[in-house]
Amino acid sequence: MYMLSKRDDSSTSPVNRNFYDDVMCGLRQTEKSLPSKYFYDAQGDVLFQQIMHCPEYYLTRCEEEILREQREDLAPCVSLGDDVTLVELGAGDGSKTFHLLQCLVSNYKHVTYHPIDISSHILKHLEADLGNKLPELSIDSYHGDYFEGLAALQQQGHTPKVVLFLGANIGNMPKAEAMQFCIRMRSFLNKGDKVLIGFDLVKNPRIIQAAYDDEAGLTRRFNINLLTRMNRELDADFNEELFEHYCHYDPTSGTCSSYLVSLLEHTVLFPEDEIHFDKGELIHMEVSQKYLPSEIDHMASETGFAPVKTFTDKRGWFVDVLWEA
Ligand code: AVJ
Repeated sequence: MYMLSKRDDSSTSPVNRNFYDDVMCGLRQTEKSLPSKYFYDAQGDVLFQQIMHCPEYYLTRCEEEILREQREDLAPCVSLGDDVTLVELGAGDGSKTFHLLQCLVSNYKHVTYHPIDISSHILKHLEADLGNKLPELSIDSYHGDYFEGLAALQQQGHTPKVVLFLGANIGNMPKAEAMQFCIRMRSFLNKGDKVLIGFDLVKNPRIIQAAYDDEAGLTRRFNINLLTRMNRELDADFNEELFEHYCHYDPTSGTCSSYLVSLLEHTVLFPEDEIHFDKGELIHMEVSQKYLPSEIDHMASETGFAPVKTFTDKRGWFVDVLWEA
């Protein structure tokens, strides 16, 4: 029977099992939430690409400017002799990193790039694209969890390396968790290894609010897409029409939060569970934390890193900080 075998598949697939457990854990809380790392399925990747190109989402353009215009200053900071080993957590399509990589391959003999990403779709795209544009580059990608990827690399040997964690991905963690993340990341590094981390800075709150509530409704679709994904992969029966996207930036804490709001009281069915929604009840979907420069310095010192250099865009909206382990 079709339905039965479909259920069997989803319950035996370890990926879907983790997804299901994470989803249930979030939806059973009094304040419901969903993990934003599940945004990135094939459709989510496409939507995020579109967000990166929309007029309100300034982050990508700021960081692209830094990597393009300051690559000559960055290159010597990430190289050691003739060899360069770059690891990138959440590499995405690698289009921003391209500028730095291009500069590196034309100046250094052996440049190895280890992109790590949760999305297998985007890694395939990256390999094809960068392999084509930069044939001299050695690419060795890892699909999966960041720390599993770092552990796998650590096993391969002890070449000095630089870990890139760009695009304000660190902003998807609350501040305390980001601190723990940096400590854990440092545990995979040797003395002298470096990290380059992208932070979005605190700025005019309206600019931030607009970046997460774009006119074209892409961020809305990006959030709603997770409901669609749960329907497809977890056999849930979310009605996308019954939810609206809402985003709130709190300038006091620098935290931008995205929610889905249930527009009616209703119950959503999963194969083995049901989740009740009150009218107006929220699902917390994502945090995007914004930082003061002083908070970034504090994070370095609290996590055992030594700040080396800070790279900023012309408007001073975004930074890529280079820290040494
Ligand atoms: C990929 C985590 C950096 O939080 O700015 C964009 C994701 N969410 N619009 C961010 C996102 C809504 C993005 N990061």
